[in-house]
Amino acid sequence: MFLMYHTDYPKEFPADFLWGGATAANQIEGAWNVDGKGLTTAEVVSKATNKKKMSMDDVDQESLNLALNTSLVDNYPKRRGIDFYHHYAEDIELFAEMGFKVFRFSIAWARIFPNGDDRFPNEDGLKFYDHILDELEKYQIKPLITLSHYEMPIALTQKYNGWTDRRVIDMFTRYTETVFTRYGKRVEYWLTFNEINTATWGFHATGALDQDLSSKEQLQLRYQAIHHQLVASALATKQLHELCPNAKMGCMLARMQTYPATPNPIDVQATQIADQKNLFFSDVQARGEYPEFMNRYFAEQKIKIMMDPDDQQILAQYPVDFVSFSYYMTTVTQSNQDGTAVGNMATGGRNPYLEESDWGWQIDPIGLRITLNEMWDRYQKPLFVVENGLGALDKLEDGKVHDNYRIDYLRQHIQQMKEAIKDGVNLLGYTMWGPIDLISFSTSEMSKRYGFIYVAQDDQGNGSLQRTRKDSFYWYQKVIKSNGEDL
Ligand code: BGP
Repeated sequence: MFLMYHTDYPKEFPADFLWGGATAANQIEGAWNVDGKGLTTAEVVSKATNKKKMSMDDVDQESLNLALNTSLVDNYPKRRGIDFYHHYAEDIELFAEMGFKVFRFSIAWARIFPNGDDRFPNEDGLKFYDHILDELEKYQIKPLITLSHYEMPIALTQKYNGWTDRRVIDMFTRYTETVFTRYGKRVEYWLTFNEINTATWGFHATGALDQDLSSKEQLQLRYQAIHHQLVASALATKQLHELCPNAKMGCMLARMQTYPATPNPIDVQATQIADQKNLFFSDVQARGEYPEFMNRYFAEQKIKIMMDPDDQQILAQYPVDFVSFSYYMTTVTQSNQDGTAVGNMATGGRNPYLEESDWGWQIDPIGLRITLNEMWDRYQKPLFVVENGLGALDKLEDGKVHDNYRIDYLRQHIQQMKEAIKDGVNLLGYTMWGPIDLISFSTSEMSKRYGFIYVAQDDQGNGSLQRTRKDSFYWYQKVIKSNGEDL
């Protein structure tokens, strides 16, 4: 008998590991109303009124009307971004200086189809992304493109109430066909929907106005919208494989590991249920079917998902090629007496063993190793960490930003990624979030900064927009050069 001992395992990052950074159109581009672009759902979300408040779900009919009737950018910073639209060449050059192997960005659907249901695509919008791809090619940086990062043409909210309407699937697939045909040969890695599992939170991901509904009715509407997104994601995967056989499609999840508040089985159980509901999305996208545990949940909540006869087959036939996620923090879940969870992704409880950022995000590098192992175990598909980083109030003094806190955060997370690789996880790459300061998603402000590159702009939109390398810029350059050895 032949016995084999597994005595060897990977000790370092693979030679072709993709190091880089991640952004989103509505947080960087600006130029919200030029070259034929339509207004997007992200660009009608106003600034949060206080630092810790999430502003993303504050859209109701009244605030939408206000946003539609104003061309002012002041209270809608995502219309301003960091003017990447005019600075992209300079910014990509800085990414290249750090040694980026990959750059994640999103396409603004409304640059290509300003109203979502236009007959023809907008050539000027298409050209903008041609130019970005040209720049990236110049430095041999691979693009990783998100097709929909928390935005869609606002006209689709007005006419169809966003993803709640099944017809939006066709509009999305026309958009994806257009961009795959145009850019497909130049782009190997794609993602469909950013953090799709946050779509139960509301407007930012579904583009649906539902503030006047009861919470039960909201859930019904949102899960229906999510079903349409899941089908659209599978159809986009099908198209991509047909049009560009070498390209790969990924799903994208906001992955927040949640721990039981105590070893009491009722807490452990509640944690498992909370986690299942989060993983439902990648379960469908990676395994191709609705997991059984959701049937019980839907029945108990009286949620009825309307499906077309072919939907299940579409989901089954076109799962994604790889699984990606953002990772910033972990949460804690505690059971109510009735077995339901208190504390979930959005409202997680405090973990006494962890420190938190200025915005209360609990910092947990070891959780990243745990997450990577669990995701690899569950899906057995290559993984990609497409967001991770620290939002902080940086100080620019004498042309320098000493952001050691950011270096510490990233170093500890990269160390844990390496441990996961040693554990045997297949990890394609790492795009930290916000390599250049950008508008925060949740606060819609500039002052929550993530970048290696400082951008001179304040929360009111004042500033020269000048770019300055922070200390972390040189640190990440060293990390990439040593392929993760010199941390
Ligand atoms: C993720 C989003 C990003 C991003 C990041 C940081 O949830 O995909 O768009 O901005 O979080 O969040 P914030 O900007 O709110 O600090």
